[in-house]
Amino acid sequence: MSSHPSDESRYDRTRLTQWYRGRARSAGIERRALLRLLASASVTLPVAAHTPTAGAAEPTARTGAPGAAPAPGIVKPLPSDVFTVRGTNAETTFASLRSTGLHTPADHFFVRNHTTTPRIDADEWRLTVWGSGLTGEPLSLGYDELRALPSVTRTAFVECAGNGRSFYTTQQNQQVTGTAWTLGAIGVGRWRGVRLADVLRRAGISRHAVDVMPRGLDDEVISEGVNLGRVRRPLPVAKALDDVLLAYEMNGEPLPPDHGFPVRLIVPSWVGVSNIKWLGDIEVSDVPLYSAWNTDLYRLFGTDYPAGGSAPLTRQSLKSAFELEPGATLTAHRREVLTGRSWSGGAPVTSVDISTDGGVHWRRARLRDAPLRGSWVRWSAEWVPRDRGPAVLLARATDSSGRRQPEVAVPNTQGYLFDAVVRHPVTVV
Ligand SMILES: Nc1nc2c(c(=O)[nH]1)N[C@H]1C(S)=C(S)[C@@H](COP(=O)(O)O)O[C@H]1N2
Ligand SMILES: [Mo]
Repeated sequence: MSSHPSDESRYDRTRLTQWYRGRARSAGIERRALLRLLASASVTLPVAAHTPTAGAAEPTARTGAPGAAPAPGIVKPLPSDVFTVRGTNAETTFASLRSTGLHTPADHFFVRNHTTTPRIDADEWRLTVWGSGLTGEPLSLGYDELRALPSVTRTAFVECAGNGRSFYTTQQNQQVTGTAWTLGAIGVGRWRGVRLADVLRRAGISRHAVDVMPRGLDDEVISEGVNLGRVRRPLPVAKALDDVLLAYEMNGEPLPPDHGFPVRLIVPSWVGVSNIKWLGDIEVSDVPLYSAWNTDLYRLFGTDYPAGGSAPLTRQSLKSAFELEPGATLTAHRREVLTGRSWSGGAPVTSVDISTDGGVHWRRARLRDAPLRGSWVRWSAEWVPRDRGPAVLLARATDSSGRRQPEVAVPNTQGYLFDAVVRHPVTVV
């Protein structure tokens, strides 16, 4: 197979019909409707046909455990005590993290899919690095070649920019668009991989390069009838050469299919969409690059922002969550250990304050982890509830730059980067 993307698409196209038979079955689409789709221009896309068996069997494989809720296009089981399915996505129930450590196990890690999880054969997979920002020809690397390069391991969260979005509506009475996440669109992984900087240097990045755009191998995204192409979002060269990883392991195991197997990007501290899964190619450009994901999406729009929107989003916001069901029932006069986590894409979280009376009184929680950039800290606080009836718990984090979670988040039309203190209702009986 040649290393250039345009050749890849020809290669892929020969398998398109075969692939779509499988895709259609998994998506519940009639074959006839499918052939109609195939005839239309919008789906002549290079999908993840790097799998020799990408026909009937692979994409339909669903190994849902008994009791698992079905989610279109997610491979792993989604037990209802761990996940809430939201469209093509699955949110982690924060209460279920109480039994987990600093790193989120793969079976608890939230999934955000624009379309469906592709099944990719690592033996067939190649990464192509190409574009006007290279001094020479494209670089093509196979899975084993990538794994043979020097690796680094680091802890980092992946958090959707829309995490906490539903609170713009439920706490602030604002209408926003997008998936109505509560606070579970985050997970912290221990990622092993190759520094993007090393691969870019090997590819011969030129000093005129300005943007680096990784692109996924999952289906093209059709939004309101418009084909946005495959998921891709440019990174400025400065970030790309800093701390970004081409990760092939999560928590000591090969990446699971839903989290980007065989290789994904890890862009520490930045909005989730930067962490491109199922990486297929990386364009290195000597002019700025655009995609829907850094123009119409993942900027802040609204009355508090410039007419064209804010600059493209980079770092995640400051947040806190209790490892407790909203509306949980607690027993009066019994000692409770309230636990939770706080995190930020800005500076590391250095202190967390707790209120059990709706914000009248506050006290320090005990931090159970050292502050770590790009990760969360776990915390706990004891509470003996006295008064029976409803109560509101609050957790408010402060980071090492002195930034503290506000009472109200500045709204934006797409509900990104919520950062206000979340009101967590409980009942004492
Ligand atoms: N190729 C590809 N990469 C992707 C996405 C996607 O749909 N396709 N979703 C992005 C978004 S919006 C988020 S929040 C994270 C979610 O990563 P996870 O599913 O491993 O939790 O992946 C990002 N990378
Ligand atoms: Mo996201």
